[in-house]
Amino acid sequence: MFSKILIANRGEIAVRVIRACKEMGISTVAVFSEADREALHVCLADESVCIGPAPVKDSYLNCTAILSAAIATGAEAIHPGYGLLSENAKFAELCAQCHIAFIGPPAEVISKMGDKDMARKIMQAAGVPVIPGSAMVTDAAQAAQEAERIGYPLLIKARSGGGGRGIRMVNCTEEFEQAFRLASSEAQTAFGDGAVYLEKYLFPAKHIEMQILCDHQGKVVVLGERECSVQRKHQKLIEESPCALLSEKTREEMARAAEQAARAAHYVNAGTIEFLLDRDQNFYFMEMNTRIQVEHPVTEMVTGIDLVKWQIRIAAGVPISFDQKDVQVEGCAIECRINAENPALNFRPSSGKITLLHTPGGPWVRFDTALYQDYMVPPFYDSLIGKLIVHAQTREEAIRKMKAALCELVVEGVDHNADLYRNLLCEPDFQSGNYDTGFLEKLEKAGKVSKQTF
Ligand code: MV4
Repeated sequence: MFSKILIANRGEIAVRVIRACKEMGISTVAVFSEADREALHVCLADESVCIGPAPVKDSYLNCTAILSAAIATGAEAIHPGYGLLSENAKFAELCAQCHIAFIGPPAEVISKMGDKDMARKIMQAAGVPVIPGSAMVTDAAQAAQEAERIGYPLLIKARSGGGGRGIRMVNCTEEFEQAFRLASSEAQTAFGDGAVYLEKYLFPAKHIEMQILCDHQGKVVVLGERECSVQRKHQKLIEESPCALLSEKTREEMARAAEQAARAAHYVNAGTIEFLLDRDQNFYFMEMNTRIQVEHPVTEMVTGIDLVKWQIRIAAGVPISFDQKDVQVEGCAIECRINAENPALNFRPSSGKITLLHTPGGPWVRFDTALYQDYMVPPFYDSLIGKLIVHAQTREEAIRKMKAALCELVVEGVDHNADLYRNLLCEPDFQSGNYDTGFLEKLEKAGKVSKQTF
């Protein structure tokens, strides 16, 4: 087992990983930018190293500075968290070259699953159903032919995109050529790779993802699903487990497909397989995420399994000590992402000093955050300031518990979106579980969750 781990991230996920390390008796190294000198993850770590100025490109994305900090402090492993370098195959490769364990999958697996066209091909070959669509299309004429074959509406997705980045909707033939050219140039700019592929736009559908854990000894365990259909501009807002409308039969089939996908990808460590589920309980592979996800606490709350600790153990070569039959999903968990932004001002990001913080408590109420009283929320990073996760025996009770926790939460000094959730959780479609990827857009169109006011 490692004796020292460097956490190459910031905010709530850095705090989460440091806490796991403390419980495992592992020493921790925090890295921070000049803007994060007073951040909680720096205070909690055993050691800390400044890796550069505020902008992420000069600090948290600075591979050389991070690896130098790991070597200088004698860290044997690096946990990348999510976002930032967590799905950067080159960084994972650099760690290997420096004989520092990357707490995640091997670099080549990150690379293969990061190529969404290749990921689809691997899944198709493994018999995992994929969304009807095309292979990579390079020229407009070929792409237009594929578009006619697939039918409209369709999505143009960037090969190197993912998680909502590099997606463009096309509703009819007339729109296609211009959309294709825009999508390709946007992908080139954003990812250095202009390659795109086409997918039939599945709607109505639910976004269901399966959590997997895979060790170096070839064991694959599926830890249940999370529903993530409530998204705004491809940012997840509410996640829950289990999915209320997933039949037991489909759940079992989807879990087997996730296992097949993991084996086809030669996956190791924690990962997520994203599916779309249609009204007839047909499901289709969308993409594979090769990192711990923001919403991992939802799975931890219904299974009792600490995913971050298992990431660390697996990276140290420890076999998974339980089997699929030992995984029990009990009750229901819901997560709401608390972002420092103002929904009434079209979700404009907010920063500033936390003048008052009161966090909710009680049985199975968890608030993962890096906030503290008088902390100065910097303007340089993403707006997530905390995740509120609750667990209860029934979905109805979990919704009541989440509403109560949201009412109890006090964060003064920055704008935030906690009130948004109190509205969403009261919506009949959410209450019934009968909601899909169009949930938020439908409410915005009805003026019930408008960009201006609530
Ligand atoms: C889709 C889709 C329907 N059809 N792909 C991909 C990135 C992720 N953030 C959402 N993604 C989707 N990909 C096809 N072929 C539906 C979603 C989707 C979604 C789309 C628009 C608005 C909200 C959404 C919530 C979940 C999933």
